[in-house]
Amino acid sequence: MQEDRLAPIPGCSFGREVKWGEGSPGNLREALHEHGMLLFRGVPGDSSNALADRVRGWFPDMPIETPRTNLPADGGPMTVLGSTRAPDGSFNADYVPASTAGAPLLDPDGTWNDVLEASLHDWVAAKQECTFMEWHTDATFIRWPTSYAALYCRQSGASHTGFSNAVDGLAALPKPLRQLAEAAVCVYRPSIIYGNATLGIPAIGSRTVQLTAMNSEFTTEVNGSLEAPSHPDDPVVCHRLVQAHPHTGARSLRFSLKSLETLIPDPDHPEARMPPTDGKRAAWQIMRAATAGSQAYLHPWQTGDLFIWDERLTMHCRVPYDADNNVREMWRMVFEKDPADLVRNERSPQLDLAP
Ligand SMILES: O=C(O)CCC(=O)C(=O)O
Ligand SMILES: [Fe+2]
Repeated sequence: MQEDRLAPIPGCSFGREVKWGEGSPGNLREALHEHGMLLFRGVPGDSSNALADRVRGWFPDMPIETPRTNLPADGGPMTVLGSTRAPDGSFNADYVPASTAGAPLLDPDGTWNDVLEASLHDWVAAKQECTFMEWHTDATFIRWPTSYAALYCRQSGASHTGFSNAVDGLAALPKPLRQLAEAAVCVYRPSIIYGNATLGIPAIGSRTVQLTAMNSEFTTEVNGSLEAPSHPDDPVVCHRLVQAHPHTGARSLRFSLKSLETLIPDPDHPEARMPPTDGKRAAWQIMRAATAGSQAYLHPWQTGDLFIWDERLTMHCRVPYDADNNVREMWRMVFEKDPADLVRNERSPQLDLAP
């Protein structure tokens, strides 16, 4: 890969734009491991299969997974997300509205404040989401989270997606938060978001549209509390909050807030969990400090933009937009898990619990 094919993304302190037009840029996976995310502009999207072939050419050792539902009409291996509608007016893509309430995504100095504390209270007491909670890395609530993902813009609907540098975010943490982050194990309970149909635990309200589109039988609930004791048969999944990149060794934050139940501050004592509200508050504080200032970037989508990111280096977030009045259509690709992530998983019962 020639470095002169990579250009800074205006307004963004990390990632690179790939100048891909003239001739093949070669295998870009190493550039992804170095820069965390790559942007391609002006990529044709008439055919989802042709788009997938182009992506395979750029990342030949990153096979694209075929999703089960919500594929584009011509069947390429991607999920349609956004605010497209069926003839009867109902949303027909994998549309999950980003919260517009409470603590915002961005705060210039990243410090903890009353708005965040109030939003944390609303979440714990009534599962009321706030915009800030949109920051995440994907699928942390499953045993083997996604390693790489991509979003392609067919129609922007005046929308953005946020990206944040998870390596610089860790480095920017004030010392006590950094010490906690480096040691902590996150306890995720998937039912907090998706419910658990077998146990009759309801999903959160914002998932209704998505789950309906996926023909799920989950019931939904808007006002539940996260303070009640959890069901003994309801599974949790544990991952280190800070992980080392399996190819470069770069240490970064890899976590999410919505399905997080609490933190284990010392992995040598997994039974000693923080009280859930304290664990969540600490995780929110880490996310707040990590997404402050130049670490975060909101990308204004244009048709033909394609972002591919490494989940181990880059956090991201949905950004609220006016879905009632704008048509947004995004195609999301997920790649098969990086075997280097799996090798590490096999060494411990849960992903990277070894330091
Ligand atoms: O809709 C967006 O902007 C982001 C969606 C997202 O979180 C993802 O594709 O993983
Ligand atoms: Fe995501």
